[in-house]
Amino acid sequence: MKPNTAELQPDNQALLEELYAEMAPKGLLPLWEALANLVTKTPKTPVVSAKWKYGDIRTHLMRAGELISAKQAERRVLVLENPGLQGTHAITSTLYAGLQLILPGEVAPCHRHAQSALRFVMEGSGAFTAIDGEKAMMEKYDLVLTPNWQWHDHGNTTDDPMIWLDGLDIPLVNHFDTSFAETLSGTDAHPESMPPGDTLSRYGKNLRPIRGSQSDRRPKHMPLFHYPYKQWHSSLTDLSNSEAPDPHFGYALEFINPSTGGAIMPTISAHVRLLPKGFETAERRSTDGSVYVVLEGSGSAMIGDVEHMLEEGDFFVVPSWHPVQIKADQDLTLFGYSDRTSQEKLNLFRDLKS
Ligand code: 1HN
Repeated sequence: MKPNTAELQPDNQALLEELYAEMAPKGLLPLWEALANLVTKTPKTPVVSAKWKYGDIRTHLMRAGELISAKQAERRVLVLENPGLQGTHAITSTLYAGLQLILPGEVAPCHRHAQSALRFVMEGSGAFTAIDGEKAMMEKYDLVLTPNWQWHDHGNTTDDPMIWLDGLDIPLVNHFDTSFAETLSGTDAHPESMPPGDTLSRYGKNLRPIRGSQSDRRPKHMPLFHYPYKQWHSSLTDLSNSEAPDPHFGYALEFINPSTGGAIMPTISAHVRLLPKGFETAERRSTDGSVYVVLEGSGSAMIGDVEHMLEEGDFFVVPSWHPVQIKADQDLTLFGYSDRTSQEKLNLFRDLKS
């Protein structure tokens, strides 16, 4: 698309350069010098297919735990920054990832913000996230949401540390210049509004309180916030016992928002998948940059021309439009989240299967 400036008279080239120099201070640029880079034929991304190991991150996180309290830090989190996005605190162009530690007896004070967040528990049992004053008691590999602008605090009244993955849409929200946040004044923890598990009973079993009744207390657009491991794991296991794996996905189940049947939150999609021992996915690429956690098993992932060995506790990134093939040496269970639902809403999402 770039015009062939070599055909120009040398005089004109020099005069063009002069024109550019005159215009630049006025905020004026020639499109023809940039067009091919602005409108690429296929996605171009600075994101690279990095990998982190849980044990390694955990060592640093526990050390941070000795040096700063959850309250002092507001959130004691180590951020997984993509090496291709240095200085951004981002793991993909639109998403953020961090590992958060809550030690026994600690509280992470109540706040709310325009960013949507998911938590995926890596370690611990029985610490909580409270949403609008209702605790979700968290177990290993549970998914817990804090949908945007809902109050949330965390606490750990158990004897063991709890560590979870935080996945947020921070880069996307900042791209739109739409960040708002506030803290709940006067208290660290939101006053308890409902007993733990209330929302799961009311909204998490293909039921909801009848519209117009006072029992219908959660926000209509986003009522559910807890997706226990016990539930998703048994569904995934049942699925894997009932049919052959999909060639590109293996066995995969998406977490949904029951009020829309769509993705869990407006900006973030999340799913779990199981690749049975010996299975290798066919190559696929998609425009949604994705973050994965290896929950069980081992194998390898070919992402573009980089191969990553995978074992339990590995975090890895699949950048937009990089061909991916994943192989399971042992039954391989993954959790993944991406900006797919954002892209679909903007009519931008594409995938290509071979
Ligand atoms: C946040 O609210 C939490 O609530 C964790 O646990 C990480 C990173 C950036 C902005 C808000 C939390 C966060 C965050």
